[in-house]
This record gives sequence, structure tokens and C-alpha cells, in this order.
Amino acid sequence: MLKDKILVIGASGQIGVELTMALRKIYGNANVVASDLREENELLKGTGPYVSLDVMNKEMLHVQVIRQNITQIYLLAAILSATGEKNPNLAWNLNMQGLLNVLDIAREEQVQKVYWPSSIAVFGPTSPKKNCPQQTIIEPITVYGISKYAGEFWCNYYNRRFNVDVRSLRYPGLISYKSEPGGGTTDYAIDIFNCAVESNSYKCYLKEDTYLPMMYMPDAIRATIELMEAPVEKISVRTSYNISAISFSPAEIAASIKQYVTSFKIKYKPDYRQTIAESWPQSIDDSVAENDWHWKPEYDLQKLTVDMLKNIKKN
Ligand code: VAH
Repeated sequence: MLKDKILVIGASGQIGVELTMALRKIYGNANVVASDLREENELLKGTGPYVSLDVMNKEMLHVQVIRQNITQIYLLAAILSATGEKNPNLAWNLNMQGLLNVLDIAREEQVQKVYWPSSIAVFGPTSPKKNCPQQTIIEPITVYGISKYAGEFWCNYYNRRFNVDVRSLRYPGLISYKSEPGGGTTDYAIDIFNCAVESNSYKCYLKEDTYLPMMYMPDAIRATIELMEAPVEKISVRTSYNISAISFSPAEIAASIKQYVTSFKIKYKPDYRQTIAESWPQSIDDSVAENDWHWKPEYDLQKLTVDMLKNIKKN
């Protein structure tokens, strides 16, 4: 039985840092190789192997997978929704070619498992707004959403055609304090906490009643690991699973913060990201993930607010 050896691509990003730390706790520091184009994140330094890697350089990636005897690949490198609209071609090329490089190498080297995140950004204005189901009308209007939806079909193809065990989650907006957000439309839900602690005020780029599906990072990391550890026969979705935790608006998260930062003030100045946010569902039906591998979130808005404020103040 080959020893588990994991390669995390995009390990210095918002999800990558925390996923690498969680995987190192499970598999051992030396068995989780962190990689990124950027330099190693401070939180990862000294906790395990780190290689500089460009997911667009297929040959280099292939050499790393062979040389390190990689058995699982977690591909987190991507350009998110807001940044992607400023660089459509770059977003499409990185998000698509990066995935195809990984899937092809996984097929060729018989990598045991691959993880690749999709997003609720695959849904568009014609998808149901409330309790958006796993299968429905899906017409994304951002390059990020288009690339993620196309990527889901490539994952399904490589699984059916070449038996690559690639698994995926449609992450909602993710909230965390350990590493910088990655240029998404939902990043306001992180910025608002930092601004509340630093200056007691925040200028929000979304309208106050813009409801979006969100999740605290500890829930997202646990969902990822629970999906990857689920027995293969339990996995009925080979595009990408809907998962959800909470939905809230800027006004609601501001009210939650005001319970602890009583002088906190918020202003609203919507920008181009309002159109992106309005194209997405307000809430997600994740009953398929619940049925297949018993997904269940643990953090509500109250618990998330307390933990975010406590840790940002500590940092
Ligand atoms: C973004 N944080 O805002 C990402 C996420 C649901 C949105 O995929 O682009």
C-alpha cells in the first residue's frame, strides 16, 4: 500500500494555508508538500516541505508528482470572481489549464485522489435564488463561474472515462482570519471584521440587503476532508457537491458585529461586485452532500462573529 503523500497546489492562498495545516495534522508534516507560485506563507514556514510551483508549467508539475511519489493532489490555485472580471483571459487560462494539467497527470501517474474546488459562483441569474438545488438551470455570468462550471464537467469526464477519483465542493463565500482573502466578491465578509477591529467602521461595496451563502473556514476545511475521506461508493456527484452553512446580508453581519463592537459603523457604496453578487443564489440546498457523506455545518453567524473578533484582536 503506497504511503499517502499529498501535494497542495496554491498552498499560500486563503484556503490553501489552512487546508495544508489540517492535512499535515492528519498525514504528518513531511507527507504534505505545500506549493505555490508565491513565497511560502508565514504560518507554513518550518511546518513541512515547500516547493515553488507554477500549475501552468505541466512538465515541472509532472516532475514533482513523480519525484515526490504524490498519491493525492489538492488544486486550490485559481483566480476568483472579482479579480477574474478584470483579467478574463488570465482567469480562464489559469482556472482551466491548471485543472487540465492536474487531471492529465493524475490519469497518467494513477494519482489516487484529486481535490478541486468549485463554487456557488457557477450559478447565475436564472438559477433559483433560495435553496438552490444540486441540479438546476446553471448559466454563470462571470469568467470565474464559467471556468468553474466547465471544470466540473472535466472532473466528471476524467472520472467516467479514466476512473480518476477527483472530488469537488461548490464552496460558498469563505470567511477566515489566518490568511488573506483571494480577490472574491464575498471578501467583504472578511474585510468588515478587520475594519471593525482597526477603525470601528467599514465601507461596504455591496448593498445592505445582498444575501449570499457563506461559511466559516473551519467548516469548509472539515467538509473538504470529510469529502476526501468518504468511501468512494458514497460519492454520487462527480461534477461538484453543493454545500452550505449560513446565508446573511451585510446589514446582518454588521448587526452581529455591533453586539461586540458597539460603536461600529457601516456605510454602503456598491461597486461592480454588486452585479456579480446579485447573479448568485441567496441560499443553497446541500441535501445531496448530507445524504451521501453526512455533511453538517457547525458555525452559525453568531459563533463565527465571536471567533473572528477574538482572533483578529489577538493577532
Ligand atoms: C468569490 N470567494 O467571491 C469566492 C467564492 C462564492 C464566491 O467562490 O469569488
